[in-house]
Amino acid sequence: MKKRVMLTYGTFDMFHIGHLELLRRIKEMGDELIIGVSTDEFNQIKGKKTIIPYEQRAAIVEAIKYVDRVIPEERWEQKREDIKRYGVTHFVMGDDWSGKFDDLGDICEVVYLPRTKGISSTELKETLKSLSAINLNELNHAIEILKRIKDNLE
Ligand code: C2G
Repeated sequence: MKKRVMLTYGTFDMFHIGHLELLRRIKEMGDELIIGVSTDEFNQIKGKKTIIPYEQRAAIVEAIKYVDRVIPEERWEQKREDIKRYGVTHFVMGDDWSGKFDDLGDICEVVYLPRTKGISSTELKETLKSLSAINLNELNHAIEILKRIKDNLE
Protein backbone atom coordinates (compact mmCIF):
# COMPACT_ATOMS: atom_id res chain seq x y z
CA MET A 1 0.00 0.00 0.00
CA LYS A 2 1.45 3.41 -1.03
CA LYS A 3 2.67 5.53 1.88
CA ARG A 4 0.23 8.40 2.58
CA VAL A 5 2.33 11.56 2.92
CA MET A 6 0.30 14.48 4.31
CA LEU A 7 1.20 18.20 3.93
CA THR A 8 -0.26 21.35 5.46
CA TYR A 9 0.94 24.93 5.97
CA GLY A 10 0.27 27.53 8.62
CA THR A 11 1.54 30.32 10.84
CA PHE A 12 0.77 28.44 14.09
CA ASP A 13 1.15 31.61 16.17
CA MET A 14 0.38 31.06 19.89
CA PHE A 15 -0.07 27.32 19.24
CA HIS A 16 -3.51 26.25 20.52
CA ILE A 17 -5.96 23.35 20.56
CA GLY A 18 -7.34 24.29 17.14
CA HIS A 19 -3.91 23.76 15.62
CA LEU A 20 -3.37 20.54 17.59
CA GLU A 21 -6.76 19.11 16.60
CA LEU A 22 -5.98 19.79 12.94
CA LEU A 23 -2.56 18.09 13.10
CA ARG A 24 -4.04 15.14 15.03
CA ARG A 25 -6.78 14.60 12.43
CA ILE A 26 -4.41 14.95 9.47
CA LYS A 27 -1.95 12.45 10.96
CA GLU A 28 -4.83 10.04 11.59
CA MET A 29 -5.52 10.11 7.83
CA GLY A 30 -1.96 9.15 6.80
CA ASP A 31 1.52 7.81 7.58
CA GLU A 32 3.76 10.89 7.50
CA LEU A 33 2.94 14.54 8.27
CA ILE A 34 4.94 17.46 6.89
CA ILE A 35 4.21 21.00 8.10
CA GLY A 36 5.19 24.18 6.27
CA VAL A 37 5.47 26.89 8.95
CA SER A 38 5.12 30.44 7.61
CA THR A 39 8.30 32.47 8.15
CA ASP A 40 8.05 35.96 9.69
CA GLU A 41 8.80 37.46 6.26
CA PHE A 42 6.04 35.41 4.59
CA ASN A 43 3.57 36.43 7.31
CA GLN A 44 4.25 40.02 6.28
CA ILE A 45 3.35 39.07 2.71
CA LYS A 46 0.22 37.35 4.11
CA GLY A 47 -0.53 40.54 6.06
CA LYS A 48 -0.55 38.48 9.25
CA LYS A 49 0.88 40.05 12.45
CA THR A 50 2.43 37.42 14.74
CA ILE A 51 3.59 37.54 18.38
CA ILE A 52 5.89 34.49 18.38
CA PRO A 53 8.92 34.50 16.03
CA TYR A 54 9.37 31.81 13.36
CA GLU A 55 12.14 29.85 15.18
CA GLN A 56 9.90 29.35 18.22
CA ARG A 57 6.75 28.61 16.18
CA ALA A 58 8.69 26.01 14.14
CA ALA A 59 10.28 24.46 17.28
CA ILE A 60 6.85 24.05 18.92
CA VAL A 61 5.33 22.44 15.80
CA GLU A 62 8.39 20.15 15.46
CA ALA A 63 7.86 18.95 19.05
CA ILE A 64 4.30 17.79 18.33
CA LYS A 65 4.19 13.96 18.25
CA TYR A 66 2.03 13.94 15.06
CA VAL A 67 4.65 15.91 13.08
CA ASP A 68 7.42 14.16 11.10
CA ARG A 69 9.03 17.12 9.34
CA VAL A 70 8.86 20.94 9.46
CA ILE A 71 9.79 23.09 6.46
CA PRO A 72 9.73 26.91 6.18
CA GLU A 73 6.87 28.39 4.16
CA GLU A 74 8.32 31.42 2.34
CA ARG A 75 6.13 31.82 -0.76
CA TRP A 76 2.55 31.09 -1.80
CA GLU A 77 3.88 29.33 -4.89
CA GLN A 78 6.12 26.73 -3.17
CA LYS A 79 3.32 24.23 -2.52
CA ARG A 80 3.56 22.46 -5.88
CA GLU A 81 7.36 22.07 -5.57
CA ASP A 82 7.03 20.80 -1.98
CA ILE A 83 4.36 18.26 -2.99
CA LYS A 84 6.69 16.87 -5.68
CA ARG A 85 9.86 17.05 -3.57
CA TYR A 86 8.37 15.15 -0.62
CA GLY A 87 6.11 12.77 -2.56
CA VAL A 88 3.02 14.26 -0.89
CA THR A 89 -0.20 12.28 -1.52
CA HIS A 90 -2.60 14.53 0.45
CA PHE A 91 -2.66 18.33 0.87
CA VAL A 92 -4.88 19.21 3.85
CA MET A 93 -6.04 22.58 5.24
CA GLY A 94 -8.72 23.87 7.61
CA ASP A 95 -11.96 24.73 5.80
CA ASP A 96 -11.46 28.49 6.10
CA TRP A 97 -9.32 27.75 3.03
CA SER A 98 -12.02 25.68 1.36
CA GLY A 99 -11.60 25.68 -2.42
CA LYS A 100 -8.49 27.89 -2.36
CA PHE A 101 -6.02 25.10 -3.21
CA ASP A 102 -8.14 22.90 -5.52
CA ASP A 103 -5.68 23.64 -8.33
CA LEU A 104 -3.24 21.23 -6.62
CA GLY A 105 -5.76 18.43 -7.24
CA ASP A 106 -3.89 17.34 -10.38
CA ILE A 107 -0.90 16.10 -8.34
CA CYS A 108 -2.40 15.04 -4.98
CA GLU A 109 -5.63 14.71 -2.98
CA VAL A 110 -6.81 18.10 -1.64
CA VAL A 111 -8.79 17.92 1.64
CA TYR A 112 -10.34 20.64 3.82
CA LEU A 113 -11.17 19.75 7.43
CA PRO A 114 -13.62 21.65 9.68
CA ARG A 115 -11.93 24.25 11.88
CA THR A 116 -12.08 23.81 15.66
CA LYS A 117 -14.73 26.22 16.99
CA GLY A 118 -14.18 28.85 19.68
CA ILE A 119 -10.43 29.27 19.42
CA SER A 120 -8.09 31.27 17.18
CA SER A 121 -4.80 33.10 17.55
CA THR A 122 -6.68 36.34 16.78
CA GLU A 123 -9.22 35.73 19.61
CA LEU A 124 -6.37 34.89 22.01
CA LYS A 125 -4.63 38.16 21.15
CA GLU A 126 -7.89 40.12 21.61
CA THR A 127 -8.40 38.50 25.03
CA LEU A 128 -4.86 39.36 26.11
CA LYS A 129 -5.34 42.94 24.92
CA SER A 130 -8.63 43.37 26.80
CA LEU A 131 -7.11 41.87 29.97
CA SER A 132 -4.23 44.35 29.91
CA ALA A 133 -6.70 47.22 29.29
CA ILE A 134 -8.73 46.14 32.36
CA ASN A 135 -5.58 45.88 34.48
CA LEU A 136 -4.46 49.34 33.33
CA ASN A 137 -7.87 50.75 34.28
CA GLU A 138 -7.78 49.19 37.74
CA LEU A 139 -4.21 50.43 38.25
CA ASN A 140 -5.21 54.02 37.37
CA HIS A 141 -8.23 53.76 39.68
CA ALA A 142 -6.04 52.56 42.55
CA ILE A 143 -3.59 55.44 41.93
CA GLU A 144 -6.51 57.90 42.12
CA ILE A 145 -7.63 56.47 45.48
CA LEU A 146 -4.09 56.57 46.87
CA LYS A 147 -3.77 60.20 45.75
CA ARG A 148 -7.00 61.12 47.55
CA ILE A 149 -5.83 59.34 50.73
CA LYS A 150 -2.51 61.19 50.52
CA ASP A 151 -4.28 64.54 50.00
CA ASN A 152 -6.56 63.88 52.99
CA LEU A 153 -3.56 63.03 55.18
CA GLU A 154 -1.85 66.37 54.37
N1 C2G B 1 -7.20 26.04 12.32
C1 C2G B 1 -8.22 25.20 12.75
N2 C2G B 1 -9.00 25.57 13.78
C2 C2G B 1 -8.79 26.76 14.42
C3 C2G B 1 -7.75 27.60 14.00
C4 C2G B 1 -6.95 27.22 12.93
O1 C2G B 1 -8.42 24.10 12.18
N3 C2G B 1 -9.60 27.10 15.47
C5 C2G B 1 -6.39 25.60 11.17
C6 C2G B 1 -6.49 26.56 9.99
O2 C2G B 1 -7.65 26.27 9.22
C7 C2G B 1 -5.20 26.26 9.23
C8 C2G B 1 -4.22 25.84 10.36
O3 C2G B 1 -5.02 25.61 11.53
O4 C2G B 1 -5.38 25.16 8.34
C9 C2G B 1 -3.20 26.90 10.67
O5 C2G B 1 -3.90 28.12 10.93
P1 C2G B 1 -3.05 29.49 10.86
O6 C2G B 1 -1.86 29.36 11.72
O7 C2G B 1 -4.01 30.62 11.06
O8 C2G B 1 -2.51 29.44 9.36
P2 C2G B 1 -2.94 30.35 8.13
O9 C2G B 1 -2.62 31.76 8.43
O10 C2G B 1 -4.30 29.96 7.75
O11 C2G B 1 -1.83 29.89 7.04
O12 C2G B 1 -0.33 28.84 2.69
C10 C2G B 1 -1.29 28.56 3.69
C11 C2G B 1 -1.16 29.53 4.84
O13 C2G B 1 0.17 29.58 5.31
C12 C2G B 1 -2.11 29.09 5.97
